Amino acid sequence: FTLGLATTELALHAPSQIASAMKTRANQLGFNVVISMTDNLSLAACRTAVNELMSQRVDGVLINVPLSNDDAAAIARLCGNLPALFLDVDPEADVFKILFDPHCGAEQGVEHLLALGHQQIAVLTGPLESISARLRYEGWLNTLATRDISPCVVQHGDWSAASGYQQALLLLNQPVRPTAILVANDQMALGVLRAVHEFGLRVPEQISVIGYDDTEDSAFFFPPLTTIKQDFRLLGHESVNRLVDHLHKNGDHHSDSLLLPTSLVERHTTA
Ligand code: IPT
Repeated sequence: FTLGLATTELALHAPSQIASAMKTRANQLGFNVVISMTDNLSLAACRTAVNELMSQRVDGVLINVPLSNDDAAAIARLCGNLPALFLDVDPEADVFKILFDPHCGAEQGVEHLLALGHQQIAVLTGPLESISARLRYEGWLNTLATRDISPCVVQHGDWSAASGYQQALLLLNQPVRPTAILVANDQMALGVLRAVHEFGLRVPEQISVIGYDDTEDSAFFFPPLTTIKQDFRLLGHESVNRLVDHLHKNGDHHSDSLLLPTSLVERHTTA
């Protein structure tokens, strides 16, 4: 058997760690994995990647590309009888999927900052074309709203450390200085930490920073990053298991969909 992986930009830490975990699990089970990477977030790019995999006669596909509900349905139709497991869709999407609960993750980050007494909270989202970026942002706003708080500044990055750095400089130059920054992923948080440092502020004494992902290197940022963990090893393992089960069973795929929990990892960037 051969599994196909259609993935978004592998230069990003999370998708590359997810691909690695999938490859490891597939190898243990004796499967081969072929990868096709999209070069932008459009539906057309995802179609191209999936077509490329289908022309290589894969037995099932893993789709780690952010897709709206309509776009996910379109890709599921394109796959036809070929089993397809989606990893970056809305929990409500009517497709076979495995996801980390975005509401739970967003809430954990906000609750952590509120428990520390923060009121002036800035947010740095991922690219709003990405469904996961939108869901995290929405989850932050909803949780803050339960305490009648709205973010003091909002900036949008593209998941990269470079964008985290640039957007944090803009954010720190606003008239209201936040006491904490909610960042939509660890890679942007890496850039944020450098910007905060260059701005002459101390983390966490003068400003707290919390990330999202808990990628392999996050414990080695300076200071070690407090973040919301998505266990990518578990995701890779479970997604391959479930797709392979599905190949064997051909059963009702919706019963196999799975929502995984996230967890708060407290290190040294929040106080
Ligand atoms: C998501 C990561 O959290 C984020 O850091 C970024 O790398 C993004 O992927 C790229 O699409 S994880 C995904 C399974 C929702």
